[in-house]
Amino acid sequence: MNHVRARGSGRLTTAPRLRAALVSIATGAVALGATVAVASSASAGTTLATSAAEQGRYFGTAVAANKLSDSAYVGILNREFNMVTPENEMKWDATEPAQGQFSYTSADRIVSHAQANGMRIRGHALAWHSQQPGWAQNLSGSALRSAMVSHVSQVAGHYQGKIYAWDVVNEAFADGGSGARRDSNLQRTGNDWIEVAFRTARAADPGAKLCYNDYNTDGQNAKSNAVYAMVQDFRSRGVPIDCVGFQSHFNSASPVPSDYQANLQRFANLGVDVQITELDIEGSGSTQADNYTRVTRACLAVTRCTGISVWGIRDTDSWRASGTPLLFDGNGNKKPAYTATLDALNAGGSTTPPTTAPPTTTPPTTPPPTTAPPTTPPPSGGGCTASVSLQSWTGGFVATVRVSAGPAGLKGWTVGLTLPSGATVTNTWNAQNTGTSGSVAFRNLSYNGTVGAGGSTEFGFQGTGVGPTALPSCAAA
Ligand code: 9MR
Repeated sequence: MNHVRARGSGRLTTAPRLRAALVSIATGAVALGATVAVASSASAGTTLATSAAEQGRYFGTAVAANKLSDSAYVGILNREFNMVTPENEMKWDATEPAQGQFSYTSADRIVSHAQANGMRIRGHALAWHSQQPGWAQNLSGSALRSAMVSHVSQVAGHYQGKIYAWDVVNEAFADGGSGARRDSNLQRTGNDWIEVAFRTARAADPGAKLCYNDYNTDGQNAKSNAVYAMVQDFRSRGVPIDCVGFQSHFNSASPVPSDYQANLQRFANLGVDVQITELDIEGSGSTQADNYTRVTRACLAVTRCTGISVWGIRDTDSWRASGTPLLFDGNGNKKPAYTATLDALNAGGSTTPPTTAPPTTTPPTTPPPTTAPPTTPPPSGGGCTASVSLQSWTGGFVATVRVSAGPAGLKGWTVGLTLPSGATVTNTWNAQNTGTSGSVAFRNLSYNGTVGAGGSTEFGFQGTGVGPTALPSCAAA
């Protein structure tokens, strides 16, 4: 008899729905042999979730909370899928509509539904230039940086232990051939905003896989090369990143790339999982079905491709409904694309380990971080001074520290801070800390040690417990 993997664990067991089928078959069957034969074919794939599970993968969908009262929608969801991504409900505008005031009602509905039905959850998305609440759109610099860190910490903390993978940062690279970061208010807070978001998410939910997610990165191109270089850099420096999501929104202008599988594989070769996160393919009939087959086969052929999620259930649920890009029509009927996907899952993938050599192309260089111009008047003494501004919540804080140079300027600096008992530094940006509790020293990094006479620079750190109240010391190197 075939088995499927239990959701949420590596244990092999008989799926509840299959078990129910077996019981009803067994009660009506006389010969045991007949029972086994029927059970085998049932487990070889009648739904996307069970067929994907047979291949050690999940099959997911975006879910909208306001559709959970639609019984046709919920019927397909519960039958076919074992991973859900809230389509909009976990985004910054939804979860923190006013600064420091969190709203989880809609997202919690989806999480409860998923948990009650044995589905896992992809969190989407913690830090993104789009769908920011108005108050965040109006922030910049260290105020925005602190707000982002607080947001990531709070939201990932709220769902701690419940999320399979988080899209920690979404769509941070520019389209086209530049290979540059996308300009955004978050990017203008400093090039390290992405790694700060990842470190913050890890501290808040150590059990969740942390992913970078983007579109137009599905084949090898300047944009995916730039993401590749970032992931490689993060892996080499120990920045916590576990996975890369490939949105895979396809249509005739943006077809499934010929090197789709090779591109998934080169990222997997960096030591991260890869996932297809927002799949939809505009079209109909056999052309659309063939494209779904290609995408499904590509994932199955890459050992570290852990699952596929489509971006909605029925065509009418899609963000681009007119392109009929999904697996079920507006009446909930299975389309040829559904059958093709199910068949591809049931056919399975290659179990041969990949033999392709890692790519040899030189990754594009990322631009150096920009230092904001000084805004404070020069202090009157020599050496340097430091001041701290704190943003606190129950159980945690973000500290932003301004280091101001005296009349001689600085070639390097160290700031000393004493944390109250029980407080621990979990994450630092624009400085390197020695120690994480009690007396902690923060030294400049290579790019922000030099501060002109009367100028200043900022660094920050996040911690658990209560933030520092004592005055900081500052020493010039
Ligand atoms: O499907 C989402 C749609 O309902 C929203 O209006 C839109 C707003 O930005 O976001 C859509 O989802 C996007 C996802 O969050 C990120 N990748 C692109 C998706 C389609 O735009």
